Amino acid sequence: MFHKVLIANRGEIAVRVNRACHGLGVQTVAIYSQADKDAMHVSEADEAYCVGPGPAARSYLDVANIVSTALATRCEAVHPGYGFLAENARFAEICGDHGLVFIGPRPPVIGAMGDKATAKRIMKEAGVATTPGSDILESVQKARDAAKRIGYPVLLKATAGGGGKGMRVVERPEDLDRAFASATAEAEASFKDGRIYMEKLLIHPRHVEVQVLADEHGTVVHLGERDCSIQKPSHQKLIEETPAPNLATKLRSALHDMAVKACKSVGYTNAGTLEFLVAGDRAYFMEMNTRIQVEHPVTEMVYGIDIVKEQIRIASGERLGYTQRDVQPRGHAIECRINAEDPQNNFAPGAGAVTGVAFPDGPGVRVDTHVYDGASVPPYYDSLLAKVVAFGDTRSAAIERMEGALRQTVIEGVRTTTAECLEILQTREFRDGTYDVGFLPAFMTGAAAASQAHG
Ligand code: MV4
Repeated sequence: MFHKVLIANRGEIAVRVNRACHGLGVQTVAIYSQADKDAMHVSEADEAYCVGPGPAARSYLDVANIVSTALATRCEAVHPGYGFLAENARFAEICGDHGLVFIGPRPPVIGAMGDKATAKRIMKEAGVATTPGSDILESVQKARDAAKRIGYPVLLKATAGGGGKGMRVVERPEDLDRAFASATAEAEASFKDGRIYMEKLLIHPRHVEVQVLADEHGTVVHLGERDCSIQKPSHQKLIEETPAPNLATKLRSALHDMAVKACKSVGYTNAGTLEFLVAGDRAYFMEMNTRIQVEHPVTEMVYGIDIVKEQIRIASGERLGYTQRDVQPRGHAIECRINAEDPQNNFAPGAGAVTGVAFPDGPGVRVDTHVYDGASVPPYYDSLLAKVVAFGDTRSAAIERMEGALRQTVIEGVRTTTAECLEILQTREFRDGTYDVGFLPAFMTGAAAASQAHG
């Protein structure tokens, strides 16, 4: 096991990783920006070093400062968390070049999965179901030919994308040329890579993802699936749960099998997530995330496995020590994200001082947070303040626990998504588990109309 690990992140995930390290007897080095000098991840780490000013480009994304801090403090490994440098193949490579273990898969695998068209081609070759579509479209004429073959409606996607940037729905041939031009321009502006590909548009899909763990000795296990369909129009997830409600047993096993097969075929190591779109009785591979995900706690509660500790153990060369039949899910878990956002104003992010905090506790309730009474929320970073997670023997028991937990959740000084999450839990779609990716955008439009009607 490592002696000391640098945590290249902030917020709740840096706190989470720090505690996993301490649980394994590993010392920790935190990095922070000037805006985060009083942050929880800084006070809990064994050592902490400022790597630059508030804007992430000059601190949490400053590779030279981070790598030299790791070397100067004699760290053996770097945990990237999520966001920032977590899926940057070049950063992982630079860590390796300096004798630091990057806690994640190998750099070429990160690179391959980061290019969505490449990832899809690799998965298709591995026998994973993919949405009917094209490879990279070299010209608008190629796009016209592809659309004719695939059949309208189609969706243009940026290969450097993910998260919806550079995506365009095209319903009719006469709209294709303009959509192709604007998707290319948006992708170029967002990623400095304007390459796009095409897929058949799936109607009312659900976002279902499979958690995997793979050690460096060839053992791969899946830890079931999560339904993450409750997402804002910006594609940020708000509520996630496992197991996915109303998923046919056959389709669930097919998803799990595809995920494990894919990992074996690409030589995947460490923790990862394969995202699928589920439409009707079929599932199609969408993307693979080569990092720990925000919503990992629901899986931990149902499988009783600490995924972050497993990431660190795997990176240090240890064997998983169990196989698929040894991991058994039990019960149901739901996560609600408490963001510093104003649900009344299109979830616009907020910043400021937190003036009062109360978090829920009790059996089957978990809170992952970095917020305390008096903490400041800087304007530079993502707005996640806390994740409230509830477990129950059944889905309805988990929902009931979550309702109680959210009613006990108080964060004063900034607007949060707490009440919005409670409202969503009350809807028929959530209760029945029949929601799809269209649910939250429609719910928000309806809620905005209702709030206007009531003055
Ligand atoms: C799709 C789709 C329908 N058909 N692909 C959105 C983000 C990006 N990573 C993939 N996305 C979608 N791809 C086909 N062929 C619908 C979406 C989509 C979506 C997916 C997951 C979660 C929320 C979503 C919201 C809108 C659209």
